[in-house]
Amino acid sequence: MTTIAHRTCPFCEAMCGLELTLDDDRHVTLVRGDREDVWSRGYLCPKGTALGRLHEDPDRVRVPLIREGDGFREATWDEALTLISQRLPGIVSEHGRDALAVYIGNPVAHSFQLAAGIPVFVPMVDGAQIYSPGTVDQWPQNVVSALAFGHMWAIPVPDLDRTDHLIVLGGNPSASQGSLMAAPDVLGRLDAIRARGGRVTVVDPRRTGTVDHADEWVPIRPGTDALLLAAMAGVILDEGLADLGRLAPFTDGLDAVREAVSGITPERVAEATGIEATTIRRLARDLAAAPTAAVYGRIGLCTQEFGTLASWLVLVLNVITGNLDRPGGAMFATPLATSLTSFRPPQGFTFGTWCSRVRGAPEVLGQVPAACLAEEIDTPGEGRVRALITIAGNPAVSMPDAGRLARALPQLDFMVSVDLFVNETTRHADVILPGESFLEQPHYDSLIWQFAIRNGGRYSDAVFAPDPDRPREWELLVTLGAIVNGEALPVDTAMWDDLVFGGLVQVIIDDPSMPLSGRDAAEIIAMAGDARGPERMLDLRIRISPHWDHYGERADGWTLARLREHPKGVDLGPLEPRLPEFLATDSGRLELAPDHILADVGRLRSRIDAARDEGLLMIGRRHLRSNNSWLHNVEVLVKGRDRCTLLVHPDDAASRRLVDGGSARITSSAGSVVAPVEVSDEMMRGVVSLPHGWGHDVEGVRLGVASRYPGVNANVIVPGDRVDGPSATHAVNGFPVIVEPA
Ligand SMILES: Nc1nc2c(c(=O)[nH]1)N[C@H]1C(S)=C(S)[C@@H](COP(=O)(O)OP(=O)(O)OC[C@H]3O[C@@H](n4cnc5c(=O)[nH]c(N)nc54)[C@H](O)[C@@H]3O)O[C@H]1N2
Ligand SMILES: Nc1nc2c(c(=O)[nH]1)N[C@H]1C(S)=C(S)[C@@H](COP(=O)(O)OP(=O)(O)OC[C@H]3O[C@@H](n4cnc5c(=O)[nH]c(N)nc54)[C@H](O)[C@@H]3O)O[C@H]1N2
Ligand code: SF4
Ligand SMILES: [Mo]
Repeated sequence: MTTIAHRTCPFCEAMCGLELTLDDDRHVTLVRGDREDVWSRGYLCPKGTALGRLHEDPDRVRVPLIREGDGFREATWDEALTLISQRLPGIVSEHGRDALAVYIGNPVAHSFQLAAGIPVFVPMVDGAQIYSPGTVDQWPQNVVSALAFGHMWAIPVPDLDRTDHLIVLGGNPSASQGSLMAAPDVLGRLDAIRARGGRVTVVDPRRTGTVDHADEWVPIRPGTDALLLAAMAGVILDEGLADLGRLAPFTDGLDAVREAVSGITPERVAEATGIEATTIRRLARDLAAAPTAAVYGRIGLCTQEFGTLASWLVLVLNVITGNLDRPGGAMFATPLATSLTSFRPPQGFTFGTWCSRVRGAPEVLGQVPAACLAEEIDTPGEGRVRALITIAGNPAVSMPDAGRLARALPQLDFMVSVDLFVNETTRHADVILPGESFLEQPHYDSLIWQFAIRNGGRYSDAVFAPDPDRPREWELLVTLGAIVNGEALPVDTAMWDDLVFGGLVQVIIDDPSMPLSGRDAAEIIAMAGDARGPERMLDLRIRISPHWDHYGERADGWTLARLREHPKGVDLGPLEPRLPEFLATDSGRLELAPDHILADVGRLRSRIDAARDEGLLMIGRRHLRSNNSWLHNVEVLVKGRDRCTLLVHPDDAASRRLVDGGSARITSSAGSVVAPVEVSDEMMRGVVSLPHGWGHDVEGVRLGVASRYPGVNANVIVPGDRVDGPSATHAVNGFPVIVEPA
């Protein structure tokens, strides 16, 4: 007998609805895209089919592990939590709360439980140093949104299905499947733009798979997008092509923008960007002339020398062409459930209110560059990090200057990891607490629907009953938070859940702009019924969203109970304009020219003429079958030809005596690695590419498959000190390297 189950794929922002075939022994025998799913309509990629294999992977950590000698021994939950409660609180009370660091990894954004647990956990460990991949990812976009809209997570999404004109910079959906632009089958949607007479342009140093679905590829020197975009903005403003349309009455700062880009002409930036002035002028004019258009920048734009300015200029172009917040332009989603990230943090948005101890990096939105973690551990002195908690993260592979972090982790007094594997990072932990199998927990994408190209949501029940002998993963985070505070075991997680939920309800009731203003907290709490934990929180977030039921005020409004009747998703239609009501800046206006960002324009101007002989510049890349540093333990996803290769243009290969299939030594200011060479004209001259997420051949990992396809750790050569100042974000793209035959 087989049964069918439905489940959201948790691996990327496409959020595909999958159909799983199960046999009697709880084996997944088939994974298919669910054709009846209202959001993904049958779409899936090879990673989705790995859901069952991941569940069954013998290497997946299923019980707590405690360090013993060079390895680990299996332990009970009691034993593991007791050990943590014997060690962590002591370190914190003796050396202060900043002796504890927490690293919160990327899968938190894709896990219903972790996304619900983190907002409870983080305030509980107040005073600890918090690190995340944000500063190797979208932090520049968070900075721009915080300052321009007053919402750090309100990031406009290209309205793919209605736009006439799309410019993609530094994003490669053919690999990533789209990011901060959630849509299944992005490539099919690009084809559709062109089929309806529109135009797609890709600006990238590499001729990626996305270019195959575009009208034009514009190769660009890494790190110079801000010059290109500033020049385009200048053309549009100078030639009288700007038209803010309905944005004009509530937008401030246009004159400051004009001044910021003045003199940065196409002719001036042609050499630095490697793009002819005539091309830049054409791109600008076509953008302004298109009936609707969206400029979209992603990680190649963020994690580079001018990440903030480039991300800001994307917004500027969308605004001055009147395309922000209009159908076919760049819009804000109104998801079924309001994201907790849309609540303004009590301390507001902060910049530079404190600095990191060792390099003195100013905090940006509460974070300093992630590579600071290593130096905070290995540099002696008061305030040194002595204890570390990692939650669903693999910084020893994923963070810049990874070699230094790998050497620093053994110097910790105590380390706890919540993870699915013994990998390059967690091998250093004293205790590993297992995350839950994806199939043994429910799913809702609490964050990602905020970046969806249509309004909607989908809740998936657990496919298999959760293991009754272990804490739920969100409870684990609450337990860790309580342990840090010296609370005795067993931690009353239900009490904490009630406390946080009650507090949130009160905040919402006290906020006159919120739908529950003036209601009775006890009544609202009672109406949540039996739901607890992440479910109760989700129900609240649905019931206060614009699709709400206002806790009984609207009979046709949405609740979690109603959502659960739709396992194949809920589609609430295309995105709708939200401005100016949605703006939460102090002025209540769209702040197009924030001082914090404009202050960096001088640095950009000095880049124009800094005609440096940079030699080769390194950029990264992703592959459809990888997911950052993990999923390499699934044989079907890694087998076949080596994907961790150095891509080199034929001319650069010839001048350096590099041959296809040979190996190259790649050296930067941070370190040196050896990788196989793949000669390819998909690279522009002067730029080479090595993917991140590899390097699994280290002592002590339990990754039977990945160890056989190890690759090299690109982040060993990514310098930890190349940072875009206004966003504290690592410029992991565009750094100089020396490449020679090995
Ligand atoms: N299969 C798969 N999917 C993923 C992931 C994965 O690892 N594998 N990771 C997920 C995560 S965490 C994220 S954040 C997203 C990222 O999603 P994307 O941003 O789409 O990521 P990439 O595929 O790395 O594409 C980045 C592009 O930027 C280009 N680039 C590099 N430097 C520059 C530059 O200076 N200027 C310009 N214009 N382009 C530049 C690169 O050549 C590359 O094509 O993907 C997510 N999806
Ligand atoms: N050079 C370079 N470096 C980069 C990038 C780049 O483009 N170039 N991209 C950066 C980006 S965008 C990102 S987001 C980061 C990613 O950086 P990280 O988040 O640190 O790394 P991941 O490889 O995503 O590791 C995820 C970890 O979470 C575990 N895990 C997965 N799901 C779960 C779960 O449900 N529960 C628990 N407890 N654990 C889970 C996995 O086993 C793995 O150890 O990498 C960054 N690093
Ligand atoms: S595109 Fe692939 S990884 Fe992304 S959600 Fe769909 S099946 Fe999962
Ligand atoms: Mo990311």
